[in-house]
Amino acid sequence: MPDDRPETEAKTTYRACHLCEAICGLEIRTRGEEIVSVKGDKDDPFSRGHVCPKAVALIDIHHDPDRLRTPMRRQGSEWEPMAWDEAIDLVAHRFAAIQKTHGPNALGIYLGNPNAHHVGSILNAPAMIRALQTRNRFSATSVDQLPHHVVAREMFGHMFMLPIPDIDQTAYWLMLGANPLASNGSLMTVPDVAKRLKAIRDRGGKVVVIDPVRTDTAEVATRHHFIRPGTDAAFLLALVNAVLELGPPRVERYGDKLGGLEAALAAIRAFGVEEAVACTGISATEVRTIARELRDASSAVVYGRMGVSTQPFGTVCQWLIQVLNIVTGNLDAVGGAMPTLPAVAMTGPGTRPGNWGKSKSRVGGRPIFGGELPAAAMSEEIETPGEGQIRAMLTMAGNPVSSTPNGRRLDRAFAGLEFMASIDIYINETTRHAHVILPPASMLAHENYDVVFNAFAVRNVARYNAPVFAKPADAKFDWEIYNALGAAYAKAAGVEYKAMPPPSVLVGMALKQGPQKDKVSMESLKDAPHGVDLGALAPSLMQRLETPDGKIACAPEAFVADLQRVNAELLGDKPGGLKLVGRRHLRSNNSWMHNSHRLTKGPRRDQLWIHPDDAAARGIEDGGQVALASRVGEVRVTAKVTDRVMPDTVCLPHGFGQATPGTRLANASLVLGASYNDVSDEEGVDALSGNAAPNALPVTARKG
Ligand SMILES: Nc1nc2c(c(=O)[nH]1)N[C@H]1C(S)=C(S)[C@@H](COP(=O)(O)OP(=O)(O)OC[C@H]3O[C@@H](n4cnc5c(=O)[nH]c(N)nc54)[C@H](O)[C@@H]3O)O[C@H]1N2
Ligand SMILES: Nc1nc2c(c(=O)[nH]1)N[C@H]1C(S)=C(S)[C@@H](COP(=O)(O)OP(=O)(O)OC[C@H]3O[C@@H](n4cnc5c(=O)[nH]c(N)nc54)[C@H](O)[C@@H]3O)O[C@H]1N2
Ligand code: SF4
Ligand SMILES: [Mo]
Repeated sequence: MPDDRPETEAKTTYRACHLCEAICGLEIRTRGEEIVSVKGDKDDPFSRGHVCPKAVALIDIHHDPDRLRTPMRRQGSEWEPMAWDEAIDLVAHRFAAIQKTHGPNALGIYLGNPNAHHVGSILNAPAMIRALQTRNRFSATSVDQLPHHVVAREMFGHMFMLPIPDIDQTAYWLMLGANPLASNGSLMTVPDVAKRLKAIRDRGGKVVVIDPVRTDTAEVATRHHFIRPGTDAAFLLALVNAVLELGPPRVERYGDKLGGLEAALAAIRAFGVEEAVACTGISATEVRTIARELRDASSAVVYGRMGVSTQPFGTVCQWLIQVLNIVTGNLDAVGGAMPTLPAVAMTGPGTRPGNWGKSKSRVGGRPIFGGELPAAAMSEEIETPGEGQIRAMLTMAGNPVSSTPNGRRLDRAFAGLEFMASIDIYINETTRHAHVILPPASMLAHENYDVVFNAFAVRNVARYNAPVFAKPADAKFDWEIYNALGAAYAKAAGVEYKAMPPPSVLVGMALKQGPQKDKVSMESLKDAPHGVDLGALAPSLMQRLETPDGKIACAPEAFVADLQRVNAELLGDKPGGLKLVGRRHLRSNNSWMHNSHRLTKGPRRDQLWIHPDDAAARGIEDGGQVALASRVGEVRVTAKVTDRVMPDTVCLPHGFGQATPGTRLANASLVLGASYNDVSDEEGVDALSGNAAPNALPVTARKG
């Protein structure tokens, strides 16, 4: 049929993808309102043309009929569109009324992962959240990287002083509990990690992976060691001891800036190599080989992510990783681990270092970090009567029913709330409980500057991301929603709220004061649509320590004390019983991109991986049904029998099982699988930080 629409000119926009931490540059071609193509931006000096399938899936998300375009109100199980002013007023008044009756903490707020990727949330949400007055705040941080922040706060004085592995310059990379080939890296912004990993090997370096699963990353590494889930703290204790056997710690470079090193080493020495390593499934000989390699390498870095953060000893693991980098002379060294010098500062004057250890949660006495309660405490704070009980919730770009421990309990708790509002683009497992949903405009209509992930990148980089489409007249940006809700609430509750300027103005101001102010400004970034490279990582930590005495605190009391728990619960722990661990796939993004048909086509990715011996012992066959159970619940999953997992270990991805009644996810609800967090345990956390521990979860599996 001839197309008699007027010919619209094609347009190309360069912009970084902000679906994950890799911030790959994209070349997006559009014609009118249509997206013609999404490709990697070859001229982006950082990502060099790399993209993954999720970038192309932006087309599905942008055009998705299920993506909400106007505020929605739920009456029973029916949803109807609502005008913006009316919706925002309703939310503001309900929050204010409930707080008036029950106190300010009757409101709970949960912030999900996409907030970290959106400049409008990073810079503009905090003012609104403060205006809402509640202390009951939660975020995805405590199902993710919380131990990194606790360790950075205690050792270096600031939660965002995160040493980033300098993988472009290292000769040896020891990696625990991370699978960047699938995840594209975390707390290590690294587009095209496969190329950079290969480059290490091509220049004669080594990559050694410690993981209970032979992941895609393990397959391209120099070596992979299976480790029994949850035993990394013992492995790391053994490794520090094995390094010390080779000679005194190499700490000359730190001058007088190491506080408490002897105390830390004394506590660690008590464990020895043989005794510590016994529970891990790795031999003392292998540990000593790694120790020698670490010590002999011209540069080396130890890095651990999800698999060691979201397990029962997450904080001790992250502490011991820093200790290893210190004693091998690789902290704040080229080829080791160094903080970035981002164009928008995340540390230093005017930033928040994050408070830790000052207060505990009302019901479970769990640690509060940076004003946030652990997400694992959300259900109990809603269910438990008393002053401070949560009776209303605001979720912002989060799906905690799918993403936080014991999602079923949280699902029930949300169902019992007096009122709930969500700032979100979908009606999903969580937001189906909302009475009002406020959806921001498509992310392709937003401008963006990646405040967080430029700050965690393996090079110093900066990039302004132009909007692809104009925002529809009846849509709101995320920051406009915060400003409107802040103002409406302030009026309803009789408190102060000062509307924030647009995030681009705030970024412009931050750039003018930032560490790279001589090199970049908002104007210069807009003139460089492919982004700018500001050089390799370089040592700076020693000059930037924010601890009270200006030294690295090597032996924070709480960390040393937690070694008792390692001693009591881990050493002497014998194999036996199954432990569940997670996995990611390039075609997933936590719980929220399965509505893209591009990402969900092809082979199933939801299966439970189980070792042939464990399957045989239970009569489980490849492709057969399995009842997977934990303390909190049971799910039905399909088995995939494979020796990619070690014995006594089973492996399941999260973010599946979305065929929940009441959601509006046409494609995602057809995807098979069960939700990992229907079995993960809100009690089984890293006790020290309160971080959730979905990994190394004790489970049983039987045919059926
Ligand atoms: N078992 C297990 N559980 C895990 C993990 C694991 O490895 N295993 N990983 C954990 C990790 S690392 C994380 S970060 C958390 C994530 O936890 P969450 O952030 O709670 O979950 P997501 O699946 O990322 O949900 C994102 C939500 O944001 C919405 N959204 C998407 N784009 C936008 C937008 O532009 N604006 C707004 N307002 N909303 C948007 C989506 O519809 C969805 O509701 O999950 C954790 N849970
Ligand atoms: N495609 C895709 N990319 C993503 C995401 C996604 O959902 N999909 N999510 C994004 C987010 S929010 C994050 S935080 C990052 C996370 O990125 P990564 O930290 O790389 O996380 P994973 O890919 O889950 O890798 C964790 C690894 O830890 C292993 N593991 C589990 N338990 C243990 C243990 O006890 N010890 C050890 N040593 N290893 C263990 C698992 O087998 C797995 O291989 O990925 C981001 N990128
Ligand atoms: S790896 Fe994929 S999802 Fe992550 S930023 Fe790059 S294109 Fe986007
Ligand atoms: Mo995450």
